[in-house]
Amino acid sequence: KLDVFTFGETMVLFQPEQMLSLEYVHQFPKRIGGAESNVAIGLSRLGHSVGWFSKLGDDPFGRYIQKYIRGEDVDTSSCLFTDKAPTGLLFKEQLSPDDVNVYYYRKGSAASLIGPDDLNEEYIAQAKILHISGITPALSDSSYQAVMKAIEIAKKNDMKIVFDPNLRLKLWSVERAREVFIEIAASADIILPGLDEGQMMTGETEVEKVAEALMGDADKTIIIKLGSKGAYVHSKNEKAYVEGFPVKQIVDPVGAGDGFAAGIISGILRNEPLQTVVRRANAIGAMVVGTSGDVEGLPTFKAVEQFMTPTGEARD
Ligand code: KDG
Repeated sequence: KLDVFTFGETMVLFQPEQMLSLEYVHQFPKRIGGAESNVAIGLSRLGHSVGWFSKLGDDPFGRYIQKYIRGEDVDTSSCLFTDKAPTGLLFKEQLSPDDVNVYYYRKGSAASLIGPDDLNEEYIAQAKILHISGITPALSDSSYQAVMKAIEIAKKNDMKIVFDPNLRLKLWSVERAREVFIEIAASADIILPGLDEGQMMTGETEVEKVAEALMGDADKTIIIKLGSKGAYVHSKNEKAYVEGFPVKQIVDPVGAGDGFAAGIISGILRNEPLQTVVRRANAIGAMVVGTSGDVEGLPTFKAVEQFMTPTGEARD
């Protein structure tokens, strides 16, 4: 039995320890990066059971990714390996604490071959929540079709759908992204855009107007991420700004949104009040920003509770 199902591309991430142009870097420690597996690992650390699916290259990198994610207690048993394409790669270049560039080597990768027929309905339907990231439909036409099929499966099986737009303009045009985001958002129960993504989807500029437009006439929860300012939550019964947590030092901002999504999904699974849910998600985002790497800063439930309690006393 799963709490959450998510799927997408995870790449081997080469992230140098120095803040330097990649032109001059000689050593590249090997890690992993992928928005959906970041969320899966975040949820697993918070105590939930998660299934992550991808198509991996039948190569050392593909096997490394599966082992890494499985080592975080995420169920990877539905993953497929292919010898038709290699595992995708990603290089991260950090020039200053908040100036990070990514270089993708993922076009035509194994994960871009994901298609609707690769999804196992019986497996997915075990979960209560489907997490969709806007990166997966950007990989290829077949992975877009797979996202639409996953949504269909979720609807049929009464699963909640959480949508994080994760706009990546290196993967597709803003026009196509907008079209697809609007289509996915229409089926989602909970939408987690950054303010810029919400603005792009709605054409509105003000936070509250963006949330209203995303909600339309439907009964949805919209949570707009506002960086260090926290988040704005908008549902039928609740409209509120939830303050963020101060970050002592920005070390690596990549992955904060995924930690935030894991926090939101975890709180929903725990049936907590919305503002409590958002507060913890903000805390996780701040913890991730303070640590190098996409997943290294993702906390256990106890660690995030400790982080949020000024006395340092954790609740069990
Ligand atoms: O959210 C973090 C991701 O952007 C990073 O892990 C790499 O999945 C990735 C992507 O496609 O950009």
